[in-house]
Amino acid sequence: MYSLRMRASKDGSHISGGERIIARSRVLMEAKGLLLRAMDHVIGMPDEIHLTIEEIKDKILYGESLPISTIETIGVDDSRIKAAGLLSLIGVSKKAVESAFREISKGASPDGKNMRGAMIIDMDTGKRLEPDPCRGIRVSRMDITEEAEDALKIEMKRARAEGERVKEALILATKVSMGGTLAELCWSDNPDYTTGYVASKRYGYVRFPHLKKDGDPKGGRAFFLMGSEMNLNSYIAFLERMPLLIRKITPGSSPCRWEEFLENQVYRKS
Ligand code: WAQ
Ligand code: MG
Repeated sequence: MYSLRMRASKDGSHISGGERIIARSRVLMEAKGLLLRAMDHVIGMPDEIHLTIEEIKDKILYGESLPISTIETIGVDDSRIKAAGLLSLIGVSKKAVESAFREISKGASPDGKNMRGAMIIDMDTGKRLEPDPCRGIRVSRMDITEEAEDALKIEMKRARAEGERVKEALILATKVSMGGTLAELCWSDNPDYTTGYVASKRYGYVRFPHLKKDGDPKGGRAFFLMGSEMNLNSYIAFLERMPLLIRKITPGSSPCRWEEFLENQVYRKS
């Protein structure tokens, strides 16, 4: 099996990226696909493209996706209250939740820009733990099999979700949860894309349609951890380097009101 990773930039700023884990017979075709993606991006033509093709010599981890749910919300305040509520239910302290929303909203990098990767936040103290607060943690080396992707298309229709962005975020969130992360909070840095999510092993991948205002260019990710119980180095190594291939899609619940979602969860657990 091979890991393919592409990143494209212009004047040093990131334009697009993508990655695959595939059999040798598909390397050429998929490499072409990634290059097409790099050169056909809405933001413009990159002046630098990096394509890495690497044989995977370690073992590959196989996994099942988190289930997808979409919560019906009205506006940013409502979405944020519910997303924060879900993080509290998972056990993230109020302090840590507030710190994550504040940092992502203002641009979590020390220069006030978006980070390239994710913050790690101690779920009790709210303290940031990532070694490099500009770069953050970059989750990499993950993909989904063709069969699972077919199943995912049906799941996404049911959750009324569309596009590559959702697929990629689900793959990333699944890997993040498998690494021992208690919860993840994310919304895009794309100004037109306001849907974000809270992901966790316990509740799955839960989407909130308006985690930011339309037109807002700020976005980011926070991984909440039991800081005192984790070996940070092995945690980061897992997220950045362990190859993960998702080969099964876990069904979630249809778009629903928040109260309904919570009731379903109680029902499922009992
Ligand atoms: N690892 C860690 N953090 C990353 C990575 C990565 N590989 N890629 C991006 N980030 C961080 C970085 O701070 C970005 O600014 C931020 O996440 C947002 O990245 O409808 O599109 O690629 O279900 O803009 C979520 C909702 C969409 C999808 C997320 O993120 C849905 C999205 P973006
Ligand atoms: Mg983006």
